[in-house]
Amino acid sequence: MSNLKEQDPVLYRAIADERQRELSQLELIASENFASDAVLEAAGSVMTNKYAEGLPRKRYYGGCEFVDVAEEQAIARVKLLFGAEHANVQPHSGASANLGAYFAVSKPGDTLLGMSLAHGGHLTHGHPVSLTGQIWRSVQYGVRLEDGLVDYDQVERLAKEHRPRILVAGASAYPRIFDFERFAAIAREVGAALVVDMAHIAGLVAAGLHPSPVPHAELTTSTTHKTLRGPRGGFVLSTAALAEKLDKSVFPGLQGGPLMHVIAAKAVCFGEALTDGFRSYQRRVVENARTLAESLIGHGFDLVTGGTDNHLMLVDLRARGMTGKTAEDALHRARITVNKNAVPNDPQKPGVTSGIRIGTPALTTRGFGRDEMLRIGEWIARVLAKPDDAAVARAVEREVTELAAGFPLFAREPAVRA
Ligand code: DSN
Repeated sequence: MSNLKEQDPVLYRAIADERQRELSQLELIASENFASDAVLEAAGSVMTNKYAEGLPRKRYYGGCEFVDVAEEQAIARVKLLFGAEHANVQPHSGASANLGAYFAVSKPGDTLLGMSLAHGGHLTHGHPVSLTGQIWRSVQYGVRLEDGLVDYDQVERLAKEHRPRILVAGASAYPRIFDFERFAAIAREVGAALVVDMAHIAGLVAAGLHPSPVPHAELTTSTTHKTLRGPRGGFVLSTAALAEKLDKSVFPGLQGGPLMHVIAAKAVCFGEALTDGFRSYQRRVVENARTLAESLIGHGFDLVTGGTDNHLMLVDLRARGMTGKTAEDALHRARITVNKNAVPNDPQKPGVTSGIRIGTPALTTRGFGRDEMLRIGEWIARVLAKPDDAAVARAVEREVTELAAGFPLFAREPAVRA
């Protein structure tokens, strides 16, 4: 029996229930994954107890000799993984990583050109409700409405008109390959620093399945918990020339003590990502996304851009007269977890939307392949054909539960890990 169970049964129960939820439903949220037992063990370790402001071997606290090992390993491994000149692994999240990168090359009031959230970008790429849309003068580009692809001509036009200090590339709901060379050429032409947020595609980049932004961007930011399959957290890669500015921007600029237990888990994640097994996992992620996309198209769904090149797809439900919220709720009743998501030019509010975003990283970790993807496509079609029909949801839920039971997730017991 774990100490937590005796000491705090409420929290013990909540964690055990979350574990059971992860086991018993089909996780198709494109930004989620299942970290390995080794990653969870490092994240739940005694390194959470240590203050270590500063950098390895240059700390403001004594007793850092072992957390230094963790951070040095994380830095060395992530540089090797992405061929980067410099890395800072301390950002607590993707949002912190982006702020750290922006402050390394600009000051408040400078202009930032980023992809609009409504077109698949991210809040921290200059959305008005985010600090990034308030600290910087934000200008936003988007996708072409006719084909859903990034409108590089618009990016160039806006860059020439507004002369941004920072050009941000990257997205949270874009199913195609980015042309980082083109972004870099535009940035060079107007004297902007190119910041690429590769959070969603980092695992694919590590495996060579998406072109790397690192040779083209001054700064590349990422989270560690999406396709990269590590603990929740962020990091920034930079050129050697920007190393000092980046490090100072993260600490003392933005953060205090780094989360050393999470940095240890990041090191484990980067070690895993350097293996052949990880590369073949990423290939299966992409294959599964293609299979599921083809299945959904076969069932009559509209996909933004007509398909996918990466780990996710965006289903446009407007032709069905259905909102993203209705679809998310109906699929949830059948234990299929997706998130509602705006489609380009969405007439609905962000809390409702006209689309759902579906991704394959988590279920691929679980061992799902082509046959399972085809079954999931069919279940999604059945549920969304009659989203209010409780009997359909129940019938699909039974099949989902049976399938999920055949794909165990966690090697270690008990429910709460050391
Ligand atoms: N919230 C993340 C996602 O779901 O893509 C991005 O930060």
